[in-house]
Amino acid sequence: NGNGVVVGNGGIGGLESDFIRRHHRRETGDNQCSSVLSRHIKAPVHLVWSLVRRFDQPQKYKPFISRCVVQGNLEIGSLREVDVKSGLPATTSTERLEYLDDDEHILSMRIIGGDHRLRGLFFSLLLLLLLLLLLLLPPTPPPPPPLSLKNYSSIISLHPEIIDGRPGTLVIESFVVDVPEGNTKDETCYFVEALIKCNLKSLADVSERRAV
Ligand code: A9S
Repeated sequence: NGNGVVVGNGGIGGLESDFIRRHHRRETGDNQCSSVLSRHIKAPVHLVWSLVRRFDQPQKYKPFISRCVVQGNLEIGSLREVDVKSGLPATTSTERLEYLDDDEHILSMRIIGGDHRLRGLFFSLLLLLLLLLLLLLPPTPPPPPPLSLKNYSSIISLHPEIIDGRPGTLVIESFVVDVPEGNTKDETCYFVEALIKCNLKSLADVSERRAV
């Protein structure tokens, strides 16, 4: 509040909202959506960070990525070519390392290209089949995934904490992305939040498995 006292805002604790204010403030345009997600991981911050910091190997914990190639050595501005597992509305993604801080445990990346459009005949047939199936089911069609993640940028920050008396990590990830033509802000946010929740769940599983 006005006196500089960190005031908790409901779901996210006071300390977390302080971290969010410090590292995850985002300017968003009218045609953009942005959100902040957090997750408590029962593993020490150095272990979680050893996975998050590997810009050249996102597949270490991101379940939708099959492989990744980085040209040259790892530094701010490095580009990575990411291959996406089949079944998603994307095949490749070109991403830029915007910021990497090994002391503060902060990484930021931006998606600058890639084939995020639906693929050719096979994918359209698959979608047609899915739509037909959905027509047979009760009418609750899922939001169509955004055809491309334009101007997507994300920041992930790790914060050491104690969970059940043992070293843990609070992970906070925020993003901003353009709302594609033909999708609503809610659909786009819903789709991207679902992906990031999967990434954070997988990061927790991999980290906690190694922490034992
Ligand atoms: O990888 C991230 O940190 C975040 C996102 C939103 C990645 C999205 C994605 O890799 C898919 C998961 C394949 C979904 C890309 C670039 C496009 C998608 O459609």
